[in-house]
Parts: sequence; C-alpha cells; structure tokens
Amino acid sequence: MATIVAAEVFVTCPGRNYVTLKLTTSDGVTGIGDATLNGRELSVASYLSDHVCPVLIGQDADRIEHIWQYLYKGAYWRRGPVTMTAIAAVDVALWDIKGKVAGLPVYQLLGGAARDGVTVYGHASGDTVPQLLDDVQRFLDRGFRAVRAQAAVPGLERVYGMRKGDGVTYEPADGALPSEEDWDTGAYLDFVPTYMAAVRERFGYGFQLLHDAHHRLSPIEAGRLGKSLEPYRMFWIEDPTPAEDQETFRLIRQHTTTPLAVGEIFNSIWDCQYLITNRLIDYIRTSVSHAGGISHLRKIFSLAELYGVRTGSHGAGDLSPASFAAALHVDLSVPNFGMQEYMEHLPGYEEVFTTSWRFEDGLMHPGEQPGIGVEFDEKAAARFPYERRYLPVNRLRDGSVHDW
Ligand code: CS2
Ligand code: MG
Repeated sequence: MATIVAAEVFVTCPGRNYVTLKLTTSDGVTGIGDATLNGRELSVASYLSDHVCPVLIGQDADRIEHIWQYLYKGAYWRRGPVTMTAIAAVDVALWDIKGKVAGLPVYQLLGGAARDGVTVYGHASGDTVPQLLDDVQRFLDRGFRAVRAQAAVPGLERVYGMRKGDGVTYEPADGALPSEEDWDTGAYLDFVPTYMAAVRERFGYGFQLLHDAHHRLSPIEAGRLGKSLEPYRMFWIEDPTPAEDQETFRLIRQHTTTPLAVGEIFNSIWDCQYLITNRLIDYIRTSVSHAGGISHLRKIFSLAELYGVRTGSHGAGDLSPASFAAALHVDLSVPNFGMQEYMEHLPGYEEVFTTSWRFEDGLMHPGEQPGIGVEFDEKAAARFPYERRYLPVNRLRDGSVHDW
C-alpha cells in the first residue's frame, strides 16, 4: 500500500493566480490538483494547508472515493465553494497518481474514449460588432467548430466578456481592489439579437454559436432573450438568471426553445438535482475544480445522463491547466458529453505548467501521458508570487449593485 507522505500547497501568479495541491506517495509518485477559486484563492489554500493536508498524511493513496467521503463527511460542514474546491484538488491529485501508477491516462481509467475528441468552444468578443466579427473569424480560421460571441453594449463603459488587448482574459480586475462595470438590461436585450444576426449573416450556420448572459436577467427577461435568439439557432445561452431560485426556469422554458446551460458556480450534485431531474436545462456546466473533482463531477454527469441532460464543463482561464486537463479526461469518457469551454490560459502559464493535451480541427484530446497529463514546476512557480486580485463588481445606472 502506498501512503500519502507529503501534501503541499502552492500559490502562484503566472499572469493570474493559481492554487495547486501536490501530493506525494511513499512510492515517490506525485499528483497535482487545482484548488483555484478566482478572487478568493487564499481561502482554499488555507482550507487545504491548515485543515486538509494534515489529515491526508498516512492515508492510503489508492482509496480515492474513501478519501473523498472522509473529507466531505468528516468535516461535518458540507458543500460550499471553498470546501468543494479543496476536495476537488485532493480528488484530482489522487486520480493523477492512480493514472501514473497504472501507466494510463485518466480517461482510460474512466472507461476509455467514448468519442474521438472533445468539441470545444472559443471566446470571441468585440468592443464593436465589426471587431466581434473579426474575432469570430479568428476562431473559425483556427478550426474551432463552436464559438461564444459577446459584444460590448453601446452606451455601457465596461461589460463582462470583453477581452483586454491581446490577452485571452477579461478578468480578474486590473488592480488590487475590485474594478467596476456597468449594466443596463434593456440596452443589452435590444442589442444581442442584432449582433447574433450579423454573425450568422457573415459566417452562416456551419458552426455552433453560444452566448453567456452571466446571471444578469430575470426569468421573463431570459425568456425574451431566448426567444429573440431563436432565428440564430444558438447551441445554448448560459446562466440566463442567477440559479438560486431554480423553479423560475419553468418560466424561461415556457417562452423559448433556445437551449439553456447552467452550473459554473454550482459545487455539488445537490445544486444540480432540481434543474436536471425536472429537465429545466439542456446542459450542466459544473467544473471539475469547483464541484468536488473527477469523482463528484462524474456523479453529476451520470445523473444528467438519466434525464437527457448533456454536459458542458466550465473551462474558463481561472481554472488551472490541471483542472482543464482533468475536464478533458471526463469529457472524453462520458456518454452524454455536450460541449467543453476552452477559454485558454494567459501566455506565461507554460513556464509553470507543462501540458499534454492537443487541439486539432476543433477537437481536443487530453493526450496519452499517464495521469492527467499536466506537470507543475514548483521552482518556476516561486518566480510568480501571489497577487491579490478581484472579480469586478457590476452596477446598474442608478448605482445599485447587480449580478456580475
Ligand atoms: C465565465 C467565467 O467562462 C465563463 O463562462 O462565466 O469566465 C467566469 O466569469 C469566471 O470563471 C469567474 O471566475
Ligand atoms: Mg459563464
């Protein structure tokens, strides 16, 4: 039996903050997991190093489910983003170790490839509609089969989803305190159909088109958005409303056939249960890193399979390469895969993380390296110390705080 002999937490900022857990076994095998909770990174780092790492030492590294249950039930305080991100990091690190011990990529341990590759969508954005169209072109030229389109709303200063300069991200904020964005739902609802029309007019219907409403609408507004986008045959609209009041999805459903995707801020199967079992969504978008790791994500996806709901793993740049790779292993192996987000990581991440995934013709594959296929260079990580950063705060025109 190989026991866990070391559990170390690293916080590094190669362009943006990532928290990484590294486990080492008595056989000298190491595994890594992502513990990044964007804008609240140190809370998970502390949860792990102060509370989880000490109880991992001496545990049997082979017993992934057992350790998951030990951390979940043993803490008494269940669920929540901090707890579930910490458990996810341990879980992914243990799957990484199991794969390395077996000499197999994790997707093989999950049943093997259920498809040739994983369809991913890229993030196109523009401050103006012509800029957005150029950006969509850029993704189609690279071979993407699916593109998310977001444009700045005329009259608003700063809106979610716009790339800054040449970087591949639009958050976290620039400074060490939250930046401010502004919002006007009416202006947004009038504008979105005009640019989706422009995208379809220029590029046609031969690729999947997606959009993220980022929790900003009321149910009836979401119904209106979905209905107005029906001519453009969206693959999905994402997070139309904050999904705390899940019953309201019935109202959205009554008004539109545009498919709905939800789940990036959910962290357990219990958050997903109602929407899935009532068939109120089409895609469940939980992430490996915020919803309890590979073990828990598979349970969520299996529940979804029973109800005809497909998967759409969250893959924003604030999820480190370790969780992006882990998501690809799950995507490749589950029967009800739908779509994987691929926001890409900021240039510079390669100095710290070495990856084995590949992108070809719009599809991704996690590669054949044993484990999750990502290596973490702790010496390089030390060159990029943590920087406090926040997600932006969003305000209506009268100054009230609105959902970001
Ligand atoms: C977004 C994310 O990728 C997405 O769909 O909603 O960029 C989200 O804003 C971040 O993950 C927040 O940390
Ligand atoms: Mg989103």
